[in-house]
Amino acid sequence: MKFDIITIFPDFFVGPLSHGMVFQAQKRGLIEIRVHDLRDFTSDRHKTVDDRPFGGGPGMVLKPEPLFRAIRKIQAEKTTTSQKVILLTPQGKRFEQQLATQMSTLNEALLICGRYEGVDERVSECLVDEEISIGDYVLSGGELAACVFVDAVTRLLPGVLNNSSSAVNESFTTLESARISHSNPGIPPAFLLDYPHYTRPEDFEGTCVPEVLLSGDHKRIERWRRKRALEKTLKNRPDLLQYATLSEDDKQLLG
Ligand code: 6GU
Repeated sequence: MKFDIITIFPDFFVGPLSHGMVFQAQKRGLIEIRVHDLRDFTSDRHKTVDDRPFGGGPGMVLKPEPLFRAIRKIQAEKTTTSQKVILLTPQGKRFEQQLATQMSTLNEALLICGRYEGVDERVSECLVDEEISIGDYVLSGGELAACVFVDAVTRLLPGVLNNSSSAVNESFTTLESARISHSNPGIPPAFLLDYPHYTRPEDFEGTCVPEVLLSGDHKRIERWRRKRALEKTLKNRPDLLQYATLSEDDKQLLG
């Protein structure tokens, strides 16, 4: 998959995209990331990317001309069949695992990092396929959100994770066994948070790994993990359980 990122802070991406899984995926040719400096698409001496809002109000707005030029140039270089233009903005649709999965089916994603008070609306009207927000809080720009997008999508691509089941086992993967109302339109699928993990040493400063995990009894381990996942979800994200139909066994585990 190919990611193109348009930003006024290209250096921002040097660190975040040069580590771990995203870095390895690039080295292995599974993804390609190109970062484009919006200022390269300006035509004035001062490389102006923003201007005051019509109608008044605080802050500055990203001008349409450099963005149109950048997007059109990148689109013209398109080498695959499915590309989406995505604007990262707090006004966007919330980025959740389901949307990450959907995005991982694309061949190319062109990410535009919003800045200042906003982006001239004609960019959205004419060129943007999806507006995406990573959560209900305000960041000073879309750069962090673009990194979140690249990471969450990359790890879903075939061949990226060594252990193909580790992306499936964890929090926010649909829990078939929770018997949720998938068939009921309008009701979102339910998820459980992940169960707790332990590794060596067995005794760390007097805090010990739960005995069940050392038992080798896989049935017991599975039940313990489910119980802890249910408890953690109830404690930290009760909203995730509101549409879940828990089995009798689950209810018993929760006490
Ligand atoms: Cl995508 N951009 C900004 N500026 N703030 C955000 C966001 C994006 N997602 C959540 N907050």
